[in-house]
Amino acid sequence: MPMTRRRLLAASALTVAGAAVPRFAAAQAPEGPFKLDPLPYANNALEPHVDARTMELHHDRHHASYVANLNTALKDHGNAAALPLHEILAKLPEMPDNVRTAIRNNGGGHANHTMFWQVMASPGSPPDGELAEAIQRDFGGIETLQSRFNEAGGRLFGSGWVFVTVDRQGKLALETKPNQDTPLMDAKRVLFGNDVWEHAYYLTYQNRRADYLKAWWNVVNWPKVAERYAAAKAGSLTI
Ligand code: MN3
Repeated sequence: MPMTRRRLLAASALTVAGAAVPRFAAAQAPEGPFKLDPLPYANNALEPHVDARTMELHHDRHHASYVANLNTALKDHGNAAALPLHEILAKLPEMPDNVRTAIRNNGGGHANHTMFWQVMASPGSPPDGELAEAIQRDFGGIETLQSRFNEAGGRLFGSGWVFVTVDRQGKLALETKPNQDTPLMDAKRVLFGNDVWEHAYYLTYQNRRADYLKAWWNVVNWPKVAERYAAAKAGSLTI
């Protein structure tokens, strides 16, 4: 049956209204002070270990919503909004009561994912130099670090993160946090970390978190982690 003019008009009105929804929603969230940087590589750069669709959804939807919600939480709190993110997170107890939880969840989410995209890359070389020595000294070697890290990630109930923290002397330690919490909330520094929320792995690994944790080591960007290690010792590592 040919479409009547009335139906056509109704269909185009629907399309226009449908298309307008995301733009309207985006216009509701303030544009700053925090921004979502693009991924530093293509969505498929980490395949087959992390699939392209997961990267697209994880960055463009999940991380984007943390940024939008953080900006919304801070919109009436100019003094807090003027601080760098690591200071906001270290000063959570001083944040306004009515937005503290939103800042914790979404500021933590923004910091964690900003770090996460950086410390991954297409498979490359293993750690070397000073970083490899620190891993040997503090964990007894890369294999021990990996098995302890994977065990910690497997033990974490529900959603959260596994981190390796680094202090100003370059000492490394393993830490897990629930939800979007981060060692930045304890004024510590994160060398690298892995996201064990199901959204990070479900499309490829479903319930097999252990397989994801094991495969993830293939995409750790060790040269970037070494840069972060040097920055931590120099006192210039923030997120
Ligand atoms: Mn995530």
